Amino acid sequence: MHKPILIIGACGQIGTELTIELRNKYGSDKVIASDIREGSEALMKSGPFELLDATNYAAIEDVVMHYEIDEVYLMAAMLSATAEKFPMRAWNLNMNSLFNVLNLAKDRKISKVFWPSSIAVFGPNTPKENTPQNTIMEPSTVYGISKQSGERWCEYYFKKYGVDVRSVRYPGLISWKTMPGGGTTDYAVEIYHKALEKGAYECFLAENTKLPMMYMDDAIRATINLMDSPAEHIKVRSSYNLGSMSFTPKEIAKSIQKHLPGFQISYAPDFRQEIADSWPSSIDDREAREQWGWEPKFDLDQTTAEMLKNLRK
Ligand code: VAH
Repeated sequence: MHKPILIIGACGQIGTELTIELRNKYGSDKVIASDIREGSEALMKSGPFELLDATNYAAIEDVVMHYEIDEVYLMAAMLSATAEKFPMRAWNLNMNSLFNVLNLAKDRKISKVFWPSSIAVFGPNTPKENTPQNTIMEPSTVYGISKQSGERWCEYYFKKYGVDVRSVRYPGLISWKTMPGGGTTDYAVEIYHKALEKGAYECFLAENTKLPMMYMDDAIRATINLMDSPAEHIKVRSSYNLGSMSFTPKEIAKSIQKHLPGFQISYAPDFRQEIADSWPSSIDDREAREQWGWEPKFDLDQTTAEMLKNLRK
């Protein structure tokens, strides 16, 4: 019988789907969803929910004790584009939420933690193609700096206090159930909505901006697979590179045009271009594949088919 799980940031792009999947797997009453504000009607009806500020240690501790939580998925964060507009708010949310959860684990009030990192931990002088697990990491964004710092703290709490914290460096994630919030890779979600609504999309990144991307179903499966793996298989306690596909705005437009021949894309790069240019183009995720059996299932055309099919409903 699985012990209760708490998802902090359950209303976000990943949190929403993680909550649904974990409730399907363990039962709704075993998965407590929480966020700073209420979520979709579907999410609110699907099981227990708590309003929770991820930067408030005492509030998290209250929920953990009340529901006898054993595992925490900390999905609350301010993403790359928004973090550039509010650096100190981003640092406060992204770091203090992590310290709150790591300290609960250090004090043995919970036994396992998932925390998302990102390809944003890499910077302009990181090798761009097949970026390895261990390489130059000089992130040039507030979000990337917070994720790199978070990885260092996760590894520290594992080595110093034996905290079982696990993490993956998510690429850009594509999903239809929830809109993403404030990311640089959000174009890869918006484009499907605009293709169906208007038959056209003005992309805020240049046509040849190649970025690592992943369909949400793959990301959720990887997350749960990592958390279910025996601790002794987990050799990386900062955060695992996690890859599946890479593409440019031009390539995703071509994939859409196979279904919507009249679809038109135009380009108007904005401040997010500089963020995207600082990130890798493709990821080497051999450690995740070798240590806990990671294997992606969705390529670009399969992602496009799934997105258009579900958004049309
Ligand atoms: C962002 N979607 O754009 C997030 C992600 C790799 C990108 O971290 O900020």
